[in-house]
Amino acid sequence: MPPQAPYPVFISSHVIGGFGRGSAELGIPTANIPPEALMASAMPKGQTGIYFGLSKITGTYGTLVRHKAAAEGAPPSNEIVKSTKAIATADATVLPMVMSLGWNPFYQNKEPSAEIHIVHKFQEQFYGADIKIAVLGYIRPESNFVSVEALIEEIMNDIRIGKETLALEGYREIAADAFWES
Ligand code: ADP
Ligand code: RBF
Ligand code: MG
Repeated sequence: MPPQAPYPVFISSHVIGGFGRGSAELGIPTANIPPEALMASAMPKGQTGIYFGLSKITGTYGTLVRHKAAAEGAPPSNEIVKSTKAIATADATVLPMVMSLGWNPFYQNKEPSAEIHIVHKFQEQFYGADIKIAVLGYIRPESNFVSVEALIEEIMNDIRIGKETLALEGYREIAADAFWES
């Protein structure tokens, strides 16, 4: 059975800096995108939570320079410099992803974020690169956890659910959609 409406939702955006916690605290890096990119799409309005789908990184990337946050709980203002390195061919493919959209209750963020963990080992960080995503389904609402370990365990389960569903007929075909080449 193919994904049910409104999925697939196709979105093209670019990778911005976040709080810098994904890799450091969780060992699960997430490529952050401006939340506005999702609001301007066919995504269900106001539905925060965890989604799965596919993504592809393309274009050139640079280095992230982090500036101090303007206020407590606000994201640091980041700047991407020297966006001149091209993504390696091995990394510029259509890959499984899980996406968290919302307020990260575990960290009590003051602003919403949209962040994508791609199930792939990248050669390098790719701040500033172009990112295309196909959101294919909703997994669960955001929740709070007693520990970082419990959060990591839940994310591992999200990855398992996403990968299992992507292997189904009706989902597999989306990796070959013309969207990825445009
Ligand atoms: P930030 O808070 O700035 O998003 P993270 O610790 O979440 O920092 O790291 C995210 C960065 O790591 C991404 O912007 C990307 O450049 C890089 N990265 C490396 N591997 C991955 C991956 N498998 N999925 C997502 N991002 C990755
Ligand atoms: N943060 C939460 O506070 N609650 C969650 O339920 C939650 N689920 C997530 C699921 C996935 C698949 C991913 C990639 C992230 C999730 N996060 C969640 C966000 C996590 O706290 C965040 O990636 C780190 O804080 C780094 O920005
Ligand atoms: Mg991140």
